[in-house]
Amino acid sequence: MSLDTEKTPQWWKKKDVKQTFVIWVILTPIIGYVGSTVQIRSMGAPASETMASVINLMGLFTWVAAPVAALVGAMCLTTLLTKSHYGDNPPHEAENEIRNSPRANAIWVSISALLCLFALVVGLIVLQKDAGALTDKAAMNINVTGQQWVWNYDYENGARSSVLYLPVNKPVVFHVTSKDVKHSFWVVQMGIKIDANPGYVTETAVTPNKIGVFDIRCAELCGLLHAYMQNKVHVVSQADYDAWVKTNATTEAAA
Ligand SMILES: [Cu+2]
Repeated sequence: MSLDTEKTPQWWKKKDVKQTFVIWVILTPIIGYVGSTVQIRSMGAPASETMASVINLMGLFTWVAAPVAALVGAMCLTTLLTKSHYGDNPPHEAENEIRNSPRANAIWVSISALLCLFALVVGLIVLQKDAGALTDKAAMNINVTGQQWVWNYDYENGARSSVLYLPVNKPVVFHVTSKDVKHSFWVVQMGIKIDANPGYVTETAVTPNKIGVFDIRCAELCGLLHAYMQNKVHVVSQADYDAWVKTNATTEAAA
């Protein structure tokens, strides 16, 4: 940093400001990288476009938030490691606090406001896209009922099962409700999650794009066995799905 000493602002000459800056530069990529990779690994590979866009969005938000988190962390670390003051009187440097600088406050508030606006606009665009999927005419409909502590699925042909089967690459709209308390229907690798409320139907939509077996969980603390309120979704070819829904669904319900 070869700044002309005459033009260097007073605050930049302070040791603690430089320390905070160095820690901030180190912390920002660490928080961004760890934050974005850990959350992606913890949820598994995406099984729908929705999940792919959720992962991208979370990665983007994490990287946008990382410098802010790093700055707060850097200030805390600098303060904890280098500042100590005892006694009832304020330390002599208290008048240099950031809150006494109108310019620093203006910058802080402006950047925060811009970041919030960015999150709001991007979030609304993604939400809008998700809402559009609910009115897809080509979609199949499945009723999902949560109760302590199982999920049941009712298909268009009247079949019922306790393990979800879906054809690959076919849009599906879930109509979700509950028989007792509040639950939350979460298809982990497909990136959809919606509340299951008694006496009320909520809707969410997705198009699975990968054949395989994926996780369904309850994401709302709903009682003693909440942690066990989970089952699987089998995504299969259309032919396999047709064969399954004709035969297995009804027998599984009876079992
Ligand atoms: Cu539950």
